[in-house]
Amino acid sequence: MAFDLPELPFAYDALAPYMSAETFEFHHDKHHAAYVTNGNKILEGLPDQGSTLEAVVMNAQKEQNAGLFNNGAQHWNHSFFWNCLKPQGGGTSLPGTLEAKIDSDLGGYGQFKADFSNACLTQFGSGWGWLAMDNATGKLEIMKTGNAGVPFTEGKTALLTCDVWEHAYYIDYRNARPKYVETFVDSMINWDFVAALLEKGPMKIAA
Ligand code: MN3
Repeated sequence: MAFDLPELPFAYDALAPYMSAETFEFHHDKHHAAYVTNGNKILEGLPDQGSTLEAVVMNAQKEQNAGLFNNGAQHWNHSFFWNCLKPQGGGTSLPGTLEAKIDSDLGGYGQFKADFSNACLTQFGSGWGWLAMDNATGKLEIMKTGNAGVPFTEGKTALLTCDVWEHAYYIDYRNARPKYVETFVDSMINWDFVAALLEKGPMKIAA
């Protein structure tokens, strides 16, 4: 398979002023596009690496192909991240089943917000903060990954992510990662997307 750059699921200015059109022009059209282009260059020189992006990333990790892993996983992470965002998103109005699951597994919305924000802020350097589900136990957990790291190589199903690479926030927030993360949680999360993933259950990866 080859990688395809997905379109943003909203207009470039739909998240303004929290995330500007300029940020998306760089983040989607340049950063994400570069992962797709560079990943495809690597794939061109190899036999078929799998029928899905997840399988390609799993194989790249197994084969210790760092270039393919980094570009493939960043393609996956960014495709996922766009869906985690929506205009007038975030806040405390969560779909009922998701709210109940956060109450039982994470100690409620306030604790979720504190722990998720902490994961995003304590990821040293580039990476991602996550709400994920453990595939074995079905329990929600907060995690963070460095650089291109993805939850599905660790037996976790991603439900929500915040990109904490500087390119995600430097245009709108400069160096203020705490303000960016707070705004992400309060005003940008697509809780319907998170609830739909929870409903689907553990992620299955085809070969
Ligand atoms: Mn990014």
